[in-house]
Amino acid sequence: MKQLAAALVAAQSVVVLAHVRPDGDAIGSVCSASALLRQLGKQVTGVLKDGVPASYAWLPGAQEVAQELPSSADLLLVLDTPDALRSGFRDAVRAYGASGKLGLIDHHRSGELERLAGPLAVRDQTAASTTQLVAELARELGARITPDIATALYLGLATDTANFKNSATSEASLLLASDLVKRGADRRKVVDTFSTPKTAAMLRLSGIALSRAAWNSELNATVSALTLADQVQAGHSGSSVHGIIPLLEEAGSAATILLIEEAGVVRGQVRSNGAWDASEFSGLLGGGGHARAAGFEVPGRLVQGADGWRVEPPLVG
Ligand SMILES: [Mn+2]
Repeated sequence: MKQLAAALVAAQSVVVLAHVRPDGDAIGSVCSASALLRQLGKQVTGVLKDGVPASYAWLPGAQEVAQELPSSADLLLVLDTPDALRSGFRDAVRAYGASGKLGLIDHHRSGELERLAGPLAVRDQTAASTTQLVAELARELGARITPDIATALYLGLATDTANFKNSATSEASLLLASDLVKRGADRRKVVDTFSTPKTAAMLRLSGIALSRAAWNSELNATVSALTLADQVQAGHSGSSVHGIIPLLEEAGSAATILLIEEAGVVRGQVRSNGAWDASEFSGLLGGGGHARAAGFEVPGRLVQGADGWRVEPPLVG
């Protein structure tokens, strides 16, 4: 952390970047780290390739997040992903790495970015969220945690612990949460974001997923699937599918897998109750994540067979 902090202090301009399809930890990390570095007088560009989803637009700093990288910067700080590809700017990130201008703060498994960032990589898999590590960076930099920064840090912590319910919840994460609330974190706003009422389309889609839920004895998992046709039928368009897998997890299986068909690809959301390694399973399919929550994406389309769902290669022609 010391070396990364020193490199950030030495830099004039810094780009702060997290992963595509950003969740609360990615958004909270970018907004908090950007604000901390601005406090130090740095010229900072926060970037999320996919932008900030509307449900997080209230977060202080969210409006300033760009979707493109500026032409150059003294340092690129990547947050919350081990892979250059998942940042959405693979080639640019690799170029920063090649010239020694790449920093990393992450709580996932080791990956390409840790190697590329070298001494400027901070990776701690015991951290509940990347924002927990950004809070450590704030301490190292001697930066002040304002109420706005506290809210962004709290958002990441609450997201990755499923609001302090899952196994990532630790004494350290609860202590940090308490400290952030003391510093003015808007806990209510964060909680409201998680409990945003579902649209009618999402309720219909949830119904389809629940009706499809089937036990797969080979995988020891509850499996369900949503095709493109299902999403059209439910009137669900565009945005990603959130909040359905927790409903399937209610079945109490060792593992839960939800397959979601998108144009040309099938995404898998994978959850485990602890007896099963979701990240290892997803890794077999080129994805990754954590032991309890992971995901993957494979090219193809969803086809229902007699013995369940499978992914077929995309149709040619
Ligand atoms: Mn995270």
